[in-house]
Amino acid sequence: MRVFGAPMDLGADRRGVDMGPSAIRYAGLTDELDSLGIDCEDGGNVVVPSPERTEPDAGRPPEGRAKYLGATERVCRDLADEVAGAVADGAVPLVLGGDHSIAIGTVGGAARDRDLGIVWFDAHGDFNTPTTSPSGNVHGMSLAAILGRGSFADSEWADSPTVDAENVAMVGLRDLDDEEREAVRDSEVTAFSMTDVDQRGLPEVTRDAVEVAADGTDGVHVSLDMDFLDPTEAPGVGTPVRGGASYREGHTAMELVSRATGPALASLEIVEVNPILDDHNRTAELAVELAASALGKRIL
Ligand code: DIR
Ligand code: MN
Ligand code: MN
Ligand code: MN
Repeated sequence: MRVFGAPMDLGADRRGVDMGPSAIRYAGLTDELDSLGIDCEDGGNVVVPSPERTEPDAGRPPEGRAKYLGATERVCRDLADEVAGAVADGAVPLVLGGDHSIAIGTVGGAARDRDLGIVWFDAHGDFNTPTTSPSGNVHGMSLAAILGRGSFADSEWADSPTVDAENVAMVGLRDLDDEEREAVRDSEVTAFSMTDVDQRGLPEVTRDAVEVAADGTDGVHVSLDMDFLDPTEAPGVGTPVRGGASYREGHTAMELVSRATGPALASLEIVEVNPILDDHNRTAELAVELAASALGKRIL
C-alpha cells in the first residue's frame, strides 16, 4: 500500500480541505494500517498551487464554467503519474484529499493499464459538467470528468481512464442539482440514493454496487467522500448534508467493500475532510477507521 496526499482545494468554494491529508495522517493512518499487518509506505503529497497564485480562468472550458480547471488538470496529471507508479510497483494506492476533484487524477492513474469499476460513496453525484454546474466547482464534476461527459470528452486528462459508466455505482446520494439529476438518470451509471439505503438497507445496496463495479473489470476503485456519512458523525467535511450514513453503516459499507472485492480492491481514496469545520479531528479519525475497515480490519 502506498499513501499519497492531495492537499487540493481549488475544486471547492470553502478553504480547509487542503488540510485533509495532514489531519488524516495526524489521526494515525499509517500506524493503524501497520497494526493490521499492511505493508504501508507514505509517498508524500503532490504539489497543489495556492489559489492566491493561480488564475481561476486558466484552462477555461469552451462553454460554461469550471474554476481553476487548468491548475486542476496539472495536479491531477501529477497525481495520476504517482498512482500509476505505485500500481506498477505492485502497491495499492490510497489517496487522501483534498476536495473530490482529485479523483480525476486517482482514477486516471489507477485505470491507466487496466479496466476498473468504481464505487462512489457520496451525498452528491459529482456529475455536473461546466455547462450544468451551478457553482463552477470542479469537485462537483469529477465523476462526469472521469467518464468524459459533456465538454470533458475533449479534455486532456492525465490518461484517458478505462472506466465504463456501466461499471460505476454511486451510493448515498441525497443532494443533486436539477440538471445533474437528469444526467444521472439518463446515464448508464447505477445510482443508489439514501432512499434505496432506507428501503433495502446499506449492506444489500453496497453488495449490489460492488457487483456492478466488479462485473467484467480487473478491479474496483473505491472513492469515499466523507460527506457520505451523516454530519453528526462527520462534521468536518466541505459540504455537509443531513441524512447520511450512520457510524455503523459507514463501517459496514467499508467491511463489505473489502469482503466483496478482496484482492480486486484496486485503489482507495478518502476525500473532503475539512479540519476547520471538524470537532477535534473526529472526521479524520473516522476516515482512518473506515480505511482500516476497507482494508480488512474486523471486530472479531
Ligand atoms: C454541487 C455540490 N452539486 C456542485 N457538489 C459537491 O457544486 O456541483 N460535491 N459538494 O461533493
Ligand atoms: Mn464528492
Ligand atoms: Mn487507460
Ligand atoms: Mn460530496
